Amino acid sequence: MSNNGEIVAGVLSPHPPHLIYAENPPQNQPRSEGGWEMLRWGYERLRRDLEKMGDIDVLVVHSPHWKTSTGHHFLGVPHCKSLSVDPIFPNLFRFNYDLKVDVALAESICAEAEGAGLVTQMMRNPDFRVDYGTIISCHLVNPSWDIPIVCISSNRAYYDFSNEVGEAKMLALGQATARAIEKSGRRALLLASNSLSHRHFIKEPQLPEDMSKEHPYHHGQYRWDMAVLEMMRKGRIQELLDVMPDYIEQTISECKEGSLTWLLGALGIPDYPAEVYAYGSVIGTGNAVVAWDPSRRSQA
Ligand code: 2X7
Ligand code: FE2
Repeated sequence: MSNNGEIVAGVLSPHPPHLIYAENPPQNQPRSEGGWEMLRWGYERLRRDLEKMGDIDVLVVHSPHWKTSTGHHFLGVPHCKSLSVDPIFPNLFRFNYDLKVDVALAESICAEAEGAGLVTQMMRNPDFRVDYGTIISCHLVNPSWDIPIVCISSNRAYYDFSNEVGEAKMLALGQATARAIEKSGRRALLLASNSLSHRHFIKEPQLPEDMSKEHPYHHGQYRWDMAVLEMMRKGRIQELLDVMPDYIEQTISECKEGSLTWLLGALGIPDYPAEVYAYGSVIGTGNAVVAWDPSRRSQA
């Protein structure tokens, strides 16, 4: 059945717009003095390691900020170019994007997921505005934008049914994604765009990049994030999935949008250690840059 496509790596790649603001890329209109260096330097080390893994044909990203009420949607427009403005932080993120989409792979994942009993839909509106979660994760992993992407929406199963139902659907979507990649012959890098704990401050400092004001929302959120990262570092992913519904409730985690569980499903619930490149807070939320390299499977 194999057509030799493979997942080169899977990455937890959070998308606070602050990280783009702090980098000052030419595509973003606002200018900053920097900030959130630990997370940004973590992304830098990740990019160096990804370069050693050989050619990547496509980035497949699941984003919390493309929200669809019914089913899992896939971007089916080959070229998207527009201005993306963060609805909460327009002062930080007004980004001119210009990206290519691997529509053929998107269609294959969509069909594979439908075959697994999930509700799916291709999104063909040529004026569709790509969400900021997708744009930020893709930019931080590949700032040269020279690789096409596949965008997958997050749906409301966790909210309309329960965390457990949402989790089951995201594992199935991840498995369908992996099957489609294998058949495609592509070398794919998978990006789960969510943050971890997600309680945040409701007032922004006068200077957003004033790092003397940045810290975890509270100790309990931090302890939960550390417990989750330890499970990743030790390859205890089934244990992480077992506690995920409670973690989501107790930290209001952005994992509730399903991106991380989709990734873990696509990776076959890894039992080998992940590499944690960085952890840091952004307006009090917990964010970690983490990668799973499937070639480590044999070391487990
Ligand atoms: O969307 C986000 C996020 N997930 C985390 C932190 C700050 C802003 O936006
Ligand atoms: Fe977010």
